[in-house]
Amino acid sequence: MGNWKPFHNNKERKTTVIVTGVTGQDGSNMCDYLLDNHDVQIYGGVRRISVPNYDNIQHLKNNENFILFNFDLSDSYSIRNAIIDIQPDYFINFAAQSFVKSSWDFPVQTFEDDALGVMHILESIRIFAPKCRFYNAGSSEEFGDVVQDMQDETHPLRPQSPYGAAKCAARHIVRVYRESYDLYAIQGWLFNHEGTRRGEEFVTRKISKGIAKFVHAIEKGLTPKPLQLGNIEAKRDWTDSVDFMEGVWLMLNQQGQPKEYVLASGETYKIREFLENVLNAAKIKFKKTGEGLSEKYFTNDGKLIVEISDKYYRHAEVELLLGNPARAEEELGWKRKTNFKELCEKMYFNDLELLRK
Ligand code: GDR
Repeated sequence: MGNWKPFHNNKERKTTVIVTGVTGQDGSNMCDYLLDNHDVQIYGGVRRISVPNYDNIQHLKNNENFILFNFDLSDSYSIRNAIIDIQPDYFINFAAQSFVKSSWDFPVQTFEDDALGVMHILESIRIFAPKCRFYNAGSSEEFGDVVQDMQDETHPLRPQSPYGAAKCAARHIVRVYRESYDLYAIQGWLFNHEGTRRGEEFVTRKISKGIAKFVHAIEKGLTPKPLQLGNIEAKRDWTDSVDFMEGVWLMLNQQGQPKEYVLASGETYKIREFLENVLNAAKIKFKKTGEGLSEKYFTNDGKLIVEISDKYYRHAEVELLLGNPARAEEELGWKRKTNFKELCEKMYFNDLELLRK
């Protein structure tokens, strides 16, 4: 990607990219990927909250190619004004209500942000910056109640949550705008993606941090607290978020009519396999008792490590996700770099190091 050339002819300024959701895992990883590999000016969209959370972008604070601006998906004027002022060449939307479980608690907010917000962006791009290339974060949750062993770009949309349904609505409107107005507007299907910047409510980070805390407590001579989890039988296809960012950029830089791609590892594991990989990384020998809601993980000397709680079960579950990245690998030349075991270890050791500091 080092020899990438901008598609636009504006020689007076750098290629200008809006990245929203910039304080989150994907937004911050995308900024790092772009700043490390390309000559770009980034405008990072941040939603104002009372307790600022800039941890993931602290290291960019003095980078002159990285400017923050206020952005809120629910305010069409903030979107319109940003597009008029910045005149972006690319708009990468990672802002969203992205926690599937919360989408049953906040269905309207989820739909407003994840579907209607996308429409606001598309309308502003159509009117004020029609050459801007737009990427919206799509999700394997759109496939939901899956009907193929491996899900690829032809899999029907069968969402199981208000979140999945909102992402499907966004996918349709992105396609309608692409076809009606000849916009370069796409929505990739990203399967689960994790890493050291993952939000702590998502299951992988909850496990890596929970087990790191368990180990750290023992190191300090304290009584470790057990971790509570929900359905650990569900299967997910996990990749390092860092690996996906290049895939997103490749999707945004296709020749000719843009296509939408699945990005995935092509492997699926139960949540319990993620947990057991982390326990192995922590060198904790464990035994299991009970089944279903009564299942528990103990250390060999009897300390409770994990228990199951129905509090973390969902109204409807996506039991299996397994993506087929063949088309992206063949046509975009994209390939993941970190495997599942490396991802589990990377997240656990990062959390342990943070606690030890
Ligand atoms: P997911 O991610 O819903 O797949 O969406 P999450 O990590 O929340 O759940 C994955 C699976 O783990 C099960 N689970 C638990 N989940 C959480 N959060 N907490 C628990 O204690 C727990 N115990 C078991 C869940 O039931 C589920 O089966 C993520 C998000 O990043 C989306 O925004 C994105 O679109 C998709 O991945 C691809």
